[in-house]
Amino acid sequence: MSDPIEMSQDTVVARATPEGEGGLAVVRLSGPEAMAIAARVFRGPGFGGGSGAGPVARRAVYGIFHEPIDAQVVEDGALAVIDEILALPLPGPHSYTGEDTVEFFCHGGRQVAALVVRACQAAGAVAAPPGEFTRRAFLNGRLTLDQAEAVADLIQAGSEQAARAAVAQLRGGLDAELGAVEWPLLDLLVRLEGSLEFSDDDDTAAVPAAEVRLTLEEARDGIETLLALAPAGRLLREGIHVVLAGAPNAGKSSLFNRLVGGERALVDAEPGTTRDIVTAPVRRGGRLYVLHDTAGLRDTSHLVDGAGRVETMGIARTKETVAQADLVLLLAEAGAAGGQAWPELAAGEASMAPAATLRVLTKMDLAGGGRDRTGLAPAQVDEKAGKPIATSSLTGAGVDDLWAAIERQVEAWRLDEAVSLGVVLNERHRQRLLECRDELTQMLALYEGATPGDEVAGTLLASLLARLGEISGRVFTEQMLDGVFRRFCVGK
Ligand SMILES: Nc1nc2c(ncn2[C@@H]2O[C@H](COP(=O)(O)OP(=O)(O)OP(=O)(O)O)[C@@H](O)[C@H]2O)c(=O)[nH]1
Ligand SMILES: [Mg+2]
Repeated sequence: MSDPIEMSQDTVVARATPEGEGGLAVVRLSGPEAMAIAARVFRGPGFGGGSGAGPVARRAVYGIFHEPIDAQVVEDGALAVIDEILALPLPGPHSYTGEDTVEFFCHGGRQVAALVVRACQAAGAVAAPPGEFTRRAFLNGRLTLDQAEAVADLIQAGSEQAARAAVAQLRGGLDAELGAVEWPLLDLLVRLEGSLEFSDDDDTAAVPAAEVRLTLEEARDGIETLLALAPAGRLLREGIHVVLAGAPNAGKSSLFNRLVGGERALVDAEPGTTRDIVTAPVRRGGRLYVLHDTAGLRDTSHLVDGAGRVETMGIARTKETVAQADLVLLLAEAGAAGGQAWPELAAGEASMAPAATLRVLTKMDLAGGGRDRTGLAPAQVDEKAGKPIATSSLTGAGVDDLWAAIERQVEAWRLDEAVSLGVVLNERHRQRLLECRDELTQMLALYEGATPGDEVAGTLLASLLARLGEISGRVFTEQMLDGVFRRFCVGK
């Protein structure tokens, strides 16, 4: 089912704070030799050259961090001092990794922490690869795999809401929701296996088929409920991708600048100003939006002899970006003669979220004769799609309405629910859940015909539970672990 995973016996070291200038930097040392290595590079109460009583657990001590030196030189008092620092001894298992750990708090900047790391290496530690500390925490049972992923999400969170969701998952949110699905199935498996053991005994009936079906159906419903939160997970992690699309000169870049609150994209009266995608983040209401301005869409097939080559490439990029969008703003000019048609685009084909479109009228300040009060030309009226949002980037009118419409749309994706439950699903979770849902559907189909024997049901159920267990890492393989821990930075 799962390969045994070798736990490295190395003692590892890495800086846990980012490179660059700052008041403090933290270097983490973890592994079986952590205390001994620390004693070779740090002199302070309980460490190195002292009484030999050893450090007091979880009490930070002030002292001298120095190059590792042999006993002879120490006796001469010739310590090659690197910094005056605090050292925090965290004996296992009460540490992040579950191993003996020492955290060194030294002065910030580029040099000191690098020297501290190098000295630890010279004293016997090896450089920790990205995610190594969290990997050890998982292997020592300090975290489940989805909690480890939440740690990465927390570090990489791009918005307040993403950080809140990650910390809720770290505190066991997803685990609790998964447990509610897993435990009844586990209970059923135990009962099915029990009935097998006693199958020679005529008095012991197999678990009634109706009961098995009910349990399987409830598990499938629970998985469906979790899967419904998968789009929210991606939107929290990556931000909500909003793409502005429309004909050349429709006012996309002007509205983009209004929405991001700065002159990010070039604006000009000449159609075809924007060629490349211009992207900018906007944080609003604790959420992260990623806005994309695009090249104007029009038919360039009539252009010959290489004319419009760059424009055609720009349009191709626009279409790619629209296909990845969560929300597409379809723009048309209110003031355009005859009324600009809405661009026809299929949004979000490649997106995991249920993509949506909003129709936006631009340049309302120019809308005049022949239009109704909404500024719509007859060609722009589409009863089915409802009223578009009328805006003017010149005056700023309607921009707040547009944000309100965007926010209403986002609410349908249940980000708040994902945050409060602490369920931030990633693609790995989603795939496992989809597989489990399919297996449950197949099992239920078996019960449609003649009831399968308890042995068959037990085998299928065991395989299902194993798959479900991959999410929390109760069942895991080396390959899965590499996939999870590759996302981490060094020092975490
Ligand atoms: N009066 C008025 N003019 C606008 C408004 N929005 C944009 N414009 C003008 O319309 C022209 C085109 O604006 P852009 O924002 O560059 O339009 P675009 O859709 O990005 O154009 P391309 O990148 O060329 O496809 C510029 O001259 C803008 O000043 C508006 O709300 N009111
Ligand atoms: Mg533009």
